[in-house]
Amino acid sequence: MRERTWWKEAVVYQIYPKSFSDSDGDGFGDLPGVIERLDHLERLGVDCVWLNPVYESPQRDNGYDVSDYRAIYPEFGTMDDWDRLLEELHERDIRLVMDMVPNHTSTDHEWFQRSRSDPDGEYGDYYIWRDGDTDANGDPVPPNNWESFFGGSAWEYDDEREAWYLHLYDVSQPDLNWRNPAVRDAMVDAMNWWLEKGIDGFRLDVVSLLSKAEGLPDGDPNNEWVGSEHFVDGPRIFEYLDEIHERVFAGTDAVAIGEMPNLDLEHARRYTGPDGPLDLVFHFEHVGLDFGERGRWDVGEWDLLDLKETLHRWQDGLAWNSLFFENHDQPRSVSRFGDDERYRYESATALATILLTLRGTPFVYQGQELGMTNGTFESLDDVSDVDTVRNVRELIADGEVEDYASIRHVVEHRTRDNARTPMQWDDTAHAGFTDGEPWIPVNDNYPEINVARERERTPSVLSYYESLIDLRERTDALVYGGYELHRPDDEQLFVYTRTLDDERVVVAINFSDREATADLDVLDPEASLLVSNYEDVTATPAETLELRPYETRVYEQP
Ligand code: TEU
Repeated sequence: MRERTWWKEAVVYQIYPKSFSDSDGDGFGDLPGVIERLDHLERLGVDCVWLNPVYESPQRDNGYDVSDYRAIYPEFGTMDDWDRLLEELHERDIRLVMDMVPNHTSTDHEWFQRSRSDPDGEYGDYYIWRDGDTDANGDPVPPNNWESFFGGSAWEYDDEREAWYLHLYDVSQPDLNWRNPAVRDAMVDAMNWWLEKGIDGFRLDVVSLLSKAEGLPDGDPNNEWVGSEHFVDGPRIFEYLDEIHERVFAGTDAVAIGEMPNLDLEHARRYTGPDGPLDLVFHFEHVGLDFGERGRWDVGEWDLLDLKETLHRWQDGLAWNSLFFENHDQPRSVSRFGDDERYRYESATALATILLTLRGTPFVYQGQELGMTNGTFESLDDVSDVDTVRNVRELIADGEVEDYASIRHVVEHRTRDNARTPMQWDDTAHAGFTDGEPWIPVNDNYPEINVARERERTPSVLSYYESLIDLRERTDALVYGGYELHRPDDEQLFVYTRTLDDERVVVAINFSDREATADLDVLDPEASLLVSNYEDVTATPAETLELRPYETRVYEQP
């Protein structure tokens, strides 16, 4: 636990390059655009960048459909631009983590093209092909009932090979066959190729899905993701991950971060334990709290007790967590967990406090440091995200919802486009993201919420992020300290301590839109205030704390 490593001390900033900054006016963010904005990252004080996929790709799933793992998608720039980005980041002492997609490629990838045209050739067994049956009419039926995460069957019939291929995501993202040692070699080689270029690690996309159950049996049709019990944490997953660890990460200080849909605590412990193959894992329990009866495409009720219970269980149960409220797949956290109308500043900073003072490595998603909010999507035509479009179309086709109007509130709450509207830099056209026409419209509120404006105003979400990142950097207890939760049943307050030797920090947050009062026995009367999101707070605490809506206090105990 006390073992010191750079990725425990780092605050990671996630860049979704397509929506970050466009340098050439084509409306599509690019690598030179990222380079132009590095001062923002330096000032924010982050230590590492996780860059979403920038590889050659037809962009059906915005780069998670890779057609060449060793080339840069031209709209993002060139390999020289990428080299320059790495150099400029390292000059600023900011590390770079690339996003690797080992579970599937694009159908445009040469491996797939050759696999489809030559079943007996070198690439014939690179993907998961099955013959399948025919129905009474002689039409082909899929080999099993597994579903794609994006809706519909997980199988697609390929006329050329006259067989079905598995795709757990889009039809253009065929799953690789990890049973084939040549596939494992190819992926290991691609990863080592990037490591040799000097990067600092990988975020591994849906890496817990690599192993599919023997015989590909039908899944329980009542499961939200039909088939998932046969491919989440599958039978050979530890073997594959151990191999990746051995051949790629062992003996380096590169970080291995596994993205793992449907991850439970028990598996997380095994993946990241002393003999585990990974350093960090992403689980999605806390961002599933607002699912409704129909799952992800429904909005349900959640409250602070749920959020505290979930975060606490993971804090308590896992030696080292990945901490996040946002990423490119999630809606904006201030809209989802906070109050983006009355208390945007207060609730965005309350979330920042949780993110940056719990135990684990914090991940800040671009725009989160400004308190960027969810967007408006009047019709399905305004939505770009393949996940939303496919799932919503399917719900309408199946008669589960009548039309877009009746599911619009869910889409606006949930769609991944919320995270993908362009980064808001200033109040000029298109928020300073591009001189051209952005590939996805900028959020209407950009004149009010943008980097330039955040720098002028006091207080601001941005300056709060800066001060908390700085505080975390200076305070060992916030990184390596133990964690203890207080008042677990309090419906308004989230209170915990972080302790390392005799350094003790108390975090008290009123995570509600009402005033809260409390006598906190954990708080010493001599404690001194380190940070608050309200301005007129006394240096030492009163006997009874009176906390205003979403007020945060971070104290150091004497
Ligand atoms: O996402 C995988 C994925 O299914 C989850 O992140 C999901 O959103 C989560 O379980 C919350 O419900 C990854 C990428 O992040 C995403 O952008 C890609 O579309 C997907 O894999 C396919 O590569």
